[in-house]
Amino acid sequence: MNVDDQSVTTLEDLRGDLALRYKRAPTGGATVDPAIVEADMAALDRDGYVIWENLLSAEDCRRTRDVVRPWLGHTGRNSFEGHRTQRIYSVLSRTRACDRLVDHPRVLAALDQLLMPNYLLSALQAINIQPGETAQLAHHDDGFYPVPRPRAPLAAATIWAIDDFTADNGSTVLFPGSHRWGKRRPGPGDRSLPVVMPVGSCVFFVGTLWHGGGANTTTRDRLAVTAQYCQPWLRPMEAFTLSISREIAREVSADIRRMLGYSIHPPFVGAVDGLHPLRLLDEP
Ligand SMILES: O=C(O)CCC(=O)C(=O)O
Repeated sequence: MNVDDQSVTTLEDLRGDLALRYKRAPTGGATVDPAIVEADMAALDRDGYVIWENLLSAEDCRRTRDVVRPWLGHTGRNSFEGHRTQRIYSVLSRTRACDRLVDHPRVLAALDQLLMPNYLLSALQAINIQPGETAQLAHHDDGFYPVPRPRAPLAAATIWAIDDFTADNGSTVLFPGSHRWGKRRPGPGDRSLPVVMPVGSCVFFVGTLWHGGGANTTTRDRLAVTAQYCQPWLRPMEAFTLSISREIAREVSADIRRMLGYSIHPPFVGAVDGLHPLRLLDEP
């Protein structure tokens, strides 16, 4: 579209300007069978979550564990982070080992349906819940955006089991159907469900679903990696454009690059000096 003062009467008229200088390609989610995506969306609509078993091999998870373990130092600074829980932030700036979780086609296919094009990665963390940890405060992941409920999710999350998730080792506890609730919090009468799943599996849930890390009453750690995503017009939890170097942004997949913020929510949200952020990566 040729943009000039005459033709711009609404912001919609600007949609073809900045954002299309770098053409938006379909995401890796386009490779997933539409019938599978439809079933996932039906589960998300009904329950607020879906569990995908064995998406990663045990060997993939062993490698991730080996990469992550040396960084597992201090425990959390408050009961939400967990006094017996170790967290690693900014995982993408440290290793490529978790990239395949972030841009897994099954995840992207669901995000393509739930969120607007050019949705963003909001957080990527490794979370190791140690023996003796108590249950985390129940919360929903888009709860820090001050937009009243009930409403459509503004975000979505994945939690990947890098160790087996059992009923007693700190596996995530969900409140099925709570994505539809209005203002209320979970109470004693509400049904909760520990996500029991084998190593390499993933639970995907919408940002309005109430959940929390479970208590670990075993003698073993529970390691997970969580990737969270948000609408392209919201501020992500982690400021990846500040923490990830341009060198890394060039190395990662096109889907991850886009989700780090090298993309535009049309007509100009995310622009750098009035231009598309991908131009920064064209510079030597
Ligand atoms: O580690 C888990 O199972 C859940 C953690 C969580 O929901 C969070 O920290 O926001």
